[in-house]
This record gives sequence, structure tokens and C-alpha cells, in this order.
Amino acid sequence: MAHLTRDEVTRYHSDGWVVPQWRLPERQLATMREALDELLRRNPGVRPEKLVSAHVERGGGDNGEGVRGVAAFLDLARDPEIVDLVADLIGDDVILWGAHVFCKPAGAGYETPWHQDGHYWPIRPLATCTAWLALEPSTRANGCLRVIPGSQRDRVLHEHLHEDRADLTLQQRLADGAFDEADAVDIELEPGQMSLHDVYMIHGAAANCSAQRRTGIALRYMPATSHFDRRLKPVDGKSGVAVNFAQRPLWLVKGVDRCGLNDFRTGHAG
Ligand SMILES: O=C(O)CCC(=O)C(=O)O
Repeated sequence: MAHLTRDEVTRYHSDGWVVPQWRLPERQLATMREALDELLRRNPGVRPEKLVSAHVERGGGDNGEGVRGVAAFLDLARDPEIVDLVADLIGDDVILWGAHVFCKPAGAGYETPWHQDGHYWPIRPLATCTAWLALEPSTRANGCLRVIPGSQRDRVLHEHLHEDRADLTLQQRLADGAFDEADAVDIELEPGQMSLHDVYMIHGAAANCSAQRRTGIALRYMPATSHFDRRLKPVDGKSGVAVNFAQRPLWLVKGVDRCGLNDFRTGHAG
């Protein structure tokens, strides 16, 4: 079993994010690099920053969200070590509800505007821990994740404005006044390292203008005390990411469905 240190747990709850000592073993990293190649091959018409539900493979067809997924991403998301690390933060009942590959091509990778994730997610009470695993070096130069430490503490979703620009991973940006960019911390990661971040934490990433591609897999886990309510729609449907929460499959990856309302049948083949 993998566990976070007590200090890592404390830092997550205080700052809203942490990079644990844990790393994905080299053999699994190689598997995931091949899976990424396959994902990109299967989705020539999808912007590589917008590979939503990359873990949902439907017999070679579209996964219901415009992407042809690859099963290796589901294997990764169900990896008992990763799930145990997340459980140290959100409790022993854990639901996997998403996996988004953010692959930013060299020289032309889209910016991720400053935002809070929870703004358009149908989870009540709102709760999620994202494990963002680097498949390639993620540096200040190629647009690593940037965070505002402590911005999750008041558990408030700030106002987001729609931004009508195609060259963004997400067409929503936090309105001015919610935070001070001078407080930003760059999360630089080596391949196989991951950061864990809280749903309320303010984060973003610069465009990738460098010669080095930057790929991270964002694995989304919620505590099974919350309800993934498929009836709720993304804000105005204008996030710029083509999600279909009504058909999104859920997996109980640890423990039991404490909430009792979660539906683990919808969206699963067969
Ligand atoms: O990788 C990125 O650029 C954005 C990732 C992100 O916003 C997230 O994982 O919530």
C-alpha cells in the first residue's frame, strides 16, 4: 500500500495541493507513453488539450464525449497505489469520475486560464481531488500547472467569465479580484511525478511556446459521500470542453457508496 506522509497530508489541507514523494514506476510510465501515442493516433481531429474521458474506451468508437479512449488510462486511474494516496486525502470511499489528458504540443499548446474546477462539475456536496500525473517534463518553460496556495481554504467558488477564444483549454477565466497572481507557484514535475489538488484551489497554466511537448493526465476522484448528479448541467454549457456528464461512467475504486445515490451503471458498455 502507498501512503502520503503526515507532512504531505498537512500541506495538502493547508495549501490545497501537494507533490508527494511517490512516483509512477518506470515500466508503467513506458506503458502510459505508448497509451498516449495511441490516444493521439485515435483522435487526429481532437485538440490534444481536450482529450476528455481518455479512460473510456468504447470498442474503438467515440466515448460519448467526442474522444476515442484507451483502456490503459482506466488501468492507471484504478491503480491501487494512486487510489490509496488519494484516499489519504478524501477518505476511504473513493469514486473515479474523470480522466482528462492535457497534452500541449510544442510551440502551440493552449493556455489554461486561471480557474477553479468545481465551477462546472455536477458533484454535490462539491468535492474532488485531482491527481495530475506528468508523462513528460512539465516546467515553467512549457506551461506547467500553476497554483495559488491556500486559495481553497474558504471553500468558495468565485465568479468566472466566459472567454470567447479558441486557443484556450477552457473558455472560462476567473474574474479579477479573486486572487493575486504574484502568489502563484509553478508546479514543475518530472515524468512519473504527480501533484494532487483540491477542487476549490485556483490554478491555471501558461501556453506552451517551448520546443518541448507537455502532457499531464488529470485523474478525478470524489469521496463517495458526495453525489455525482447527472441532472446538473455545466454552467451555460459554455466551458469550451465538450463534456457529457449525463452519460459519464463512474467507478467505485475503493470502499462503498456512502452517499447511496451514485449510479455505477450509466455509461458503462453492456
Ligand atoms: O494541465 C492543464 O493545463 C490544466 C489542468 C487542469 O486545469 C486540471 O487538471 O484541473
